[in-house]
Amino acid sequence: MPHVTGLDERMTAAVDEVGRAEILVGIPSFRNAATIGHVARTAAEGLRRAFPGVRAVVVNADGGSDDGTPDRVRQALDGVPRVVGAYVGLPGKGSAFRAIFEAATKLGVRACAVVDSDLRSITPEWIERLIAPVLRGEADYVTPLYARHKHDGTITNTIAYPLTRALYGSRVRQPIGGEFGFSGDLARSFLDGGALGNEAIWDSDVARFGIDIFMTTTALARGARVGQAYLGAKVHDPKDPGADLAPMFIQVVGTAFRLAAKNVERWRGIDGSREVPVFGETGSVEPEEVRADSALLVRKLRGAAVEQAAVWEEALSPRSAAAVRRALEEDVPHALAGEAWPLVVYDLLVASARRPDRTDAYVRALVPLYFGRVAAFIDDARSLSTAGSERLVEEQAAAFEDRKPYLRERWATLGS
Ligand SMILES: Nc1nc2c(ncn2[C@@H]2O[C@H](COP(=O)(O)OP(=O)(O)OP(=O)(O)O)[C@@H](O)[C@H]2O)c(=O)[nH]1
Ligand SMILES: [Mg+2]
Repeated sequence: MPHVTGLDERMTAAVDEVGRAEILVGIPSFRNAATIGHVARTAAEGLRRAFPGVRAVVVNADGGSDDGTPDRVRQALDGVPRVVGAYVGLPGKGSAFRAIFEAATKLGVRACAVVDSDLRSITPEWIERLIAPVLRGEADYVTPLYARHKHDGTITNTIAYPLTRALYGSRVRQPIGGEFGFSGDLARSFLDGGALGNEAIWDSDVARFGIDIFMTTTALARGARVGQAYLGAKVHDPKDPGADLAPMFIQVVGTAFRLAAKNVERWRGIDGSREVPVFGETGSVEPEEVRADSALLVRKLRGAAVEQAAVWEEALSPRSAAAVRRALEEDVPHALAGEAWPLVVYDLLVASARRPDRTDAYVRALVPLYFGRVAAFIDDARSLSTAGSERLVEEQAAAFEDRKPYLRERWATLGS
């Protein structure tokens, strides 16, 4: 019989052997041999310490690494109930999660945590903080809260956080942080298409880096009780400084736009936002510095002007288009900051709802504007501490909320 699930035969057999479990820690991986042993050992230690006597399993869903990643996991988990193998599906983090959700569903677990395999700062307490609120019945979905350097997490800060907060009314500071806790029921819901409501999601960007925003939005749209686990500092494998965040941006924002179009009834009536409870002591830690090349971002913005001019012209309101034209003339594109940025994002969101078949084109047209917005942020935060730059992120999120009536008005013109 052909495989129609996200688990390969080896994983399926391992799940059958484990039989049932109460809690599960999932680790997605692709070529993480240098770091995954530590993550797997720490996860197992966290389970042992916080949940002694509770039947627990660690699942590693790998993307076919050729660097010995799964071997490191097997070594690290000697004697621990485990499921280690390659997922079936499109290459991507989301496909690995699909396999983890399937394992969770088959094993009948009550609570899961997922943690990235390139983490260097993970401690056993992370497992407790992500899982315990779910086991105690205090939350159905737990997002991470960490101290991040002001130049880290730019997709989160410029769009994932403010848009999620303005649309769904919850101040989930790290909606795409990578580490999560959730109930077994939510795992099943994710598997069935969640807030996108169909099974084809595993052929979409949800199978790649769209998975995090898909999970968080599904939890919010389902009215799940959401909490945040304070985890200290996030230190993970630094990306190559020349690495391009464009593909990840397209996968995350494309998924967020599709989710918004599917869940209008969930967000239309929401005004303002609520705090989200935090689990764990929030200490003060200084995150490691992340270098950012502002001049490169400005060059990327300008370099895209010719290619994107037609889409900008078509999709942006006259006011947003004027802001973009000004930004292209500026040394630092401040015209994209302040009020302009939420309007630009909302214009492209509405355009993509009008023409779902062109969502990719609109999200691509947003990429260089995001580079410009980040360049302006780097400039504004130049002499600011972590706390000071955090206030800038909050101001921007408030601007997304303030401009929500504009989004509603433009949305109302759809279909007319
Ligand atoms: N199985 C599998 N896992 C993947 C794939 N791509 C990424 N992952 C895993 O997903 C997790 C996050 O990937 P990273 O590349 O660290 O991305 P990130 O930390 O979200 O993004 P940055 O903030 O840009 O570093 C890690 O555990 C990766 O091993 C893939 O193609 N297959
Ligand atoms: Mg990482």
